[in-house]
Amino acid sequence: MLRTVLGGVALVLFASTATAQQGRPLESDPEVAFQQADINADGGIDHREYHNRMIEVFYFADGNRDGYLVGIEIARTGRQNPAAGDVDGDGRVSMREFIDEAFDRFDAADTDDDERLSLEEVRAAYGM
Ligand SMILES: [Ca+2]
Ligand SMILES: [Ca+2]
Ligand SMILES: [Ca+2]
Repeated sequence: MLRTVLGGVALVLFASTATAQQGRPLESDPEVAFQQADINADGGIDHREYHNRMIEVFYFADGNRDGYLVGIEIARTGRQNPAAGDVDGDGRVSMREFIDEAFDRFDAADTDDDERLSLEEVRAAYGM
């Protein structure tokens, strides 16, 4: 299960190049993105910081600002399986579904279970 969550998709801490093509890039370098997400600069991304980051990623991806991600919008979040977060199967990913799935990934990446993501844990989640 851990491999399923992390394999290929990893965290959505960083937006894909498709987002960069929109002209408002989120940082795709893991270390820089980590520092951006670590708002209080204590060397870890806690739940609040992660939640804030996920909202940013969602809004960057939601091109038509309707509060749901479909097709290319989902691709902008770096997801390779568009159906992955679509729990109710309506073909689109709501903010709630997006955040829920993002925290499944947070838990999978938080290998020491301290409720914070260290840079090392983020690197490991990305296979770096
Ligand atoms: Ca922090
Ligand atoms: Ca949308
Ligand atoms: Ca941790």
